Amino acid sequence: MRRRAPAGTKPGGTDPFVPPPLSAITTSGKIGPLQYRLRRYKVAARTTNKNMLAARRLNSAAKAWSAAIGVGFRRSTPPQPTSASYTMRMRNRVAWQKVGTVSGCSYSQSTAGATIAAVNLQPDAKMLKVRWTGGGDDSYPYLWLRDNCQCTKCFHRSSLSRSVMLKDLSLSLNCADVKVSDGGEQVKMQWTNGHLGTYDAQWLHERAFREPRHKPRSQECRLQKKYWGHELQDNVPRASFTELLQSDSALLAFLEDLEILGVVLVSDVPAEVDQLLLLTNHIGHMKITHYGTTFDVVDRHDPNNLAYTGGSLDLHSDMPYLQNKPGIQLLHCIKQFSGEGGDSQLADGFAAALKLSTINPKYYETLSQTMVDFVDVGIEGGKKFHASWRAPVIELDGEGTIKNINWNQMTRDSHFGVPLQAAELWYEANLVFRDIIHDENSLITRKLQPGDLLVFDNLRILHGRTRYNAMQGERVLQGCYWEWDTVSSLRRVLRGEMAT
Ligand code: NM2
Ligand code: OGA
Ligand code: ZN
Ligand code: ZN
Repeated sequence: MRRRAPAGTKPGGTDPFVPPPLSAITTSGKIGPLQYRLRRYKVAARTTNKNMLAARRLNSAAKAWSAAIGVGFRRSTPPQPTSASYTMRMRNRVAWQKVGTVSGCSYSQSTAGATIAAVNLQPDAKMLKVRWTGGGDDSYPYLWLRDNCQCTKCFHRSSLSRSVMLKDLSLSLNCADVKVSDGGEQVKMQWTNGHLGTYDAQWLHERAFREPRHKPRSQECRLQKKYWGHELQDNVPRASFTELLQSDSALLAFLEDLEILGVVLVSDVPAEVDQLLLLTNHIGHMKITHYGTTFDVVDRHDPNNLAYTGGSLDLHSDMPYLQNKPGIQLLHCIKQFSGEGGDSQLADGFAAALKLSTINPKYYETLSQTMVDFVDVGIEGGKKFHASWRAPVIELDGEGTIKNINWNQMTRDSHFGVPLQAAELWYEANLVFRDIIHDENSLITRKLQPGDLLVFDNLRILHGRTRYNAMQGERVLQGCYWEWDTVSSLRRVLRGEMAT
């Protein structure tokens, strides 16, 4: 699928909302040193298992980094007048400009209409081999075929769920006979236990085990992130609140920007409370925490959180003391402090972590291996809370890809359950990471104005605020959280609808 350029815009043109090419906005672009270190690391890694693990992690960080450098760019929908005719046009067109690179996915290939020329049972390998009319062969394991039988007994139509039970699967499974019917559009397998399985050719073709997978499951794929530094300052993706509420294509562009760059600045939000609820209703639902559904970030008399003071907030991600910390944070500016201070700061924590991996792989490993306790104890709305969770600052998934930055100086526990000798190294690593995050090349800043709504990825982007004198004036932000599960689901649904 190709994204069409919105009328009147030039792909990759000089539109102020088009961020610069990624080569210009990565924090360093120092792929060279990383590859060099990677090679050295790999050599060292051959010696011990521990190093092997570290090298695997580093390798995947390197992959993520080079993938980020290689991606194309997309634009968000620029704010536009919201006349009725414009709104109609927005509804009727696709707001894409360029196909975003989707990790492991391609939207271009279609295998529609695949038919089977011949089938062949391979009892020794326990596989079915299929020869396609259009050329090429694919093999499917018997167990997978039985498990994924598409007959009405084994697959429940309305729930789109597998209903064959695990007890019906057996390693001694065998196939007695196979037949192709409907001019090559269907295959029927007679299993030795008496069950007759049915499969559409097209359905099988889309699920071929062939590498690389030629028909990826596009709707489930993640968008490729683009890492940024200070260069994003004047290129933060923008969205218009009115359009988000009216146009699915604007909503989709917003969700994609949020996934790719991790931050979007929404404007024209009425400077009144509960506007977040309107947008949340569009998205699905919010994530409720012990601070409530929405919360007012104001200077409070007896604050249970540093956010509820006029003090500065060091760059942080919210709530690492929760097992599932909020995926996305929204901060709607209703009133801004008129004097100096109250400015927002943002940094890309993933970019910073990748940079750390290039500068000092050992520190990267320390921050991704050392478990840190976070805690939040207090009372809100008359209810006591005691939240506690333990996670590394740079949290990796099973494949060594960064999935979460847990960075919060305010709520990091003073209990630090590491061996005595490990504490010093962790602080060393942590302070180097701090320097990367706080480097002026990493930061973007903005003093939010009434009507602004800052939306950002709380797993990735670190946010902070400069102090303001709460005795001299008021400042009111209303905030709430969303979860990535909700947002990614909607993004896939909308993308699917736009594609058809
Ligand atoms: N609230 C209190 O991590 C944190 O404690 C941030 C911010 C919800 C505004 C909490
Ligand atoms: C918060 C927070 C920033 C601000 O409430 O979590 O970081 O600008 N607030 O007040
Ligand atoms: Zn069946
Ligand atoms: Zn915060």
